[in-house]
Amino acid sequence: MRCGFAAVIGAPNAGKSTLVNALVGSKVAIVTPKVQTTRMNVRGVAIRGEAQIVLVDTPGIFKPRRRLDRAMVAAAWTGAADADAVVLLVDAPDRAGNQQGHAARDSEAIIEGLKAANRKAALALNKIDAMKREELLPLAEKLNAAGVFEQVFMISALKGDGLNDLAEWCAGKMPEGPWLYPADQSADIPSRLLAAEITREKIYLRLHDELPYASAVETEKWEERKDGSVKIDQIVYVQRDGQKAIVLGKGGATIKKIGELARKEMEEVFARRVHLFLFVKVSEDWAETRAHYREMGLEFPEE
Ligand SMILES: Nc1nc2c(ncn2[C@@H]2O[C@H](COP(=O)(O)OP(=O)(O)OP(=O)(O)O)[C@@H](O)[C@H]2O)c(=O)[nH]1
Ligand SMILES: [Mg+2]
Repeated sequence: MRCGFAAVIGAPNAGKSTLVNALVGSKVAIVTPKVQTTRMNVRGVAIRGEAQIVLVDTPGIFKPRRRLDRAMVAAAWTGAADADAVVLLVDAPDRAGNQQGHAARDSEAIIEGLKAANRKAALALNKIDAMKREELLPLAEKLNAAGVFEQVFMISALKGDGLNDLAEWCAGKMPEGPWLYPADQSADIPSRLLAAEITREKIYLRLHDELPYASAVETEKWEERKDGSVKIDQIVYVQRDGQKAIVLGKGGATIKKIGELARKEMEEVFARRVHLFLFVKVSEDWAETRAHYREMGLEFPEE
């Protein structure tokens, strides 16, 4: 038997969480069209033959400014350092079309980081469903020139193309040893945290501009009821009164919608009835507060 960790790293929005969910075969990490959706390392489990692959979804790596950004990027690099296999995921259409953009600079910096750490990885060019084939090869050659990649894969995490080969490569990298998880377990995230992530996904999907980045969600109470249902109280933190007004919406319409969508998904994920109560709180400095980081499973950066 084999078992080990495969970390998926890359610039924000490359499709890391989509890929991990696809390889695992169920949703373990939240996905949105916005950058910096993932804030902490999330483990999902895939099985290929005799190998159990513990996939580690990581926050996007970019040039961090805020304290939370620094904690996220540090978590991603730790994920890579601790892994038996590293997959660098690149948004291929974005890279092919825009050589000067954020994603280009971020993925170059990640390649430099891998090189500096003497870390071999697989390169996975993602979103090939959304680009011209003829742009793919030149991009692969360009990125491969750095000499840090053992193998290049061209995939669509969304459509499922090319995932088998990538999974096989990961499986081959897993060291011999007993499985870490029971064969039927696909996620390793506490239910309270998963519930908070689900609500955060709905916030990212419904609200725009700086609001998602100014918000955090915490599960405050998880109450099992006799009828088999669960009552979940969550706090949605924002940083200013004006943001609170936006999250609430006219007559509370926005928070109601977010709550509805989140509850529906929680009922599916937890396979039971859920009573969800969301409270919006203004906390100017939640992103400067140590306890929040602990709750999210992040190290608190001292500066
Ligand atoms: N067309 C296309 N879109 C994709 C593919 N993979 C992911 N996406 C989309 O890309 C966006 C970002 O996906 P995520 O999985 O959240 O990306 P991420 O790398 O985890 O992003 P962060 O957590 O913010 O770093 C979403 O809108 C996905 O649906 C793909 O193969 N093809
Ligand atoms: Mg993500």
